[in-house]
Amino acid sequence: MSQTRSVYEFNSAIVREPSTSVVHGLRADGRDGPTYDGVKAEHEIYISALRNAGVAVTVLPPLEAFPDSIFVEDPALVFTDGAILLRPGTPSRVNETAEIAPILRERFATVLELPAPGQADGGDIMYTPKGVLIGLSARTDRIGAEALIGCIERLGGKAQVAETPKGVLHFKTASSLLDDETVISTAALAGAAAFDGFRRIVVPNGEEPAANVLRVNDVVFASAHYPRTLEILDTEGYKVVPLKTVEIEKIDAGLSCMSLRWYGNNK
Ligand code: CIR
Repeated sequence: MSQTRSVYEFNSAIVREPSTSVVHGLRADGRDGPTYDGVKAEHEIYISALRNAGVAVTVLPPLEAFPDSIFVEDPALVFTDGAILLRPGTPSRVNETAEIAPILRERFATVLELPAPGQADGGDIMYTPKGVLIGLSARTDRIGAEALIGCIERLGGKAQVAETPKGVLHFKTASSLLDDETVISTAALAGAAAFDGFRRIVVPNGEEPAANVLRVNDVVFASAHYPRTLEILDTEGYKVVPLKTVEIEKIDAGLSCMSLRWYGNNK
C-alpha cells in the first residue's frame, strides 16, 4: 500500500442516511430501539463534524430494506489503493454489500471481493501504522479473516488476526487507534497481544462504549456522554470533538461505523 501518511489522514468519506427502518436495527438485548429523528439528528451532526475535519463527504440515500445500512463501515473496507467488498456476518446485512459495491466501483480502480465462504464485518477491522488488525468475532470468522488478509496483501498491505472479547459485537466496539503509537480500549482488550508495542489508554469501568472513538486528521471524535474518558483524552492532549451517540448506541453502534473513510483523489 503506497500509504506514507497516517492511517487516520482522510480527505474522503461515504455515509448513508438512516432509513426510517433504523428503529428496527439489530441489537443484542431487548432494549428499546432508537427513534428515527434521534438517529437522524446524531447522523447530521456527525456529517458536519467530518466536513469540519476537512473530509469531503458523499451522502448516499437511505435504504429502507436494510435497517442497519447507516453503518456503512461494515460491508466494505477502503484504502487509498483500492476497496474490498466484505461479507457481513449476519443475514440481514449480507446484501448491503451489493448496495455499496457500485458506489465503490465508481471511485476505486481496484475493487476486490472477499472470497466465499468467509465472513467479515468492517467493524472488526482496525487500520494501524503497523498493519491492519482483524478481530475475530461472531461476525468475522477465521476463514473470512484469512481470506481478507489475502485481499489486503493484494493491495500491498499487511494484516493479522486478533481476538475480540466474548459478548462484544466488534473488535472496534472495544478499541480504537488514537494516534500512530496509541490505542484506547476497554479493560478486556488492554492486554491484547495485537496491541503489543502500542501505548494503551484504558477507558474507565462503566464507560466501555467510549472505547469506540474515531481519529480523523487532527481531531478525535468521541462520545459526548462519557465524561471520565473525555477528561482522559483532554489531559492526554487530544483535540476532542464530543458527539452525541445516545440513539445509535441503542442499536450497538458507535462513531466509526457511520462512515467509510480514505485518502485519495478518487472521490
Ligand atoms: C449491527 O448489529 O450490525 C448494527 N446494529 C450495529 C453495527 C455497528 N457497526 C460497527 O460498529 N461497525
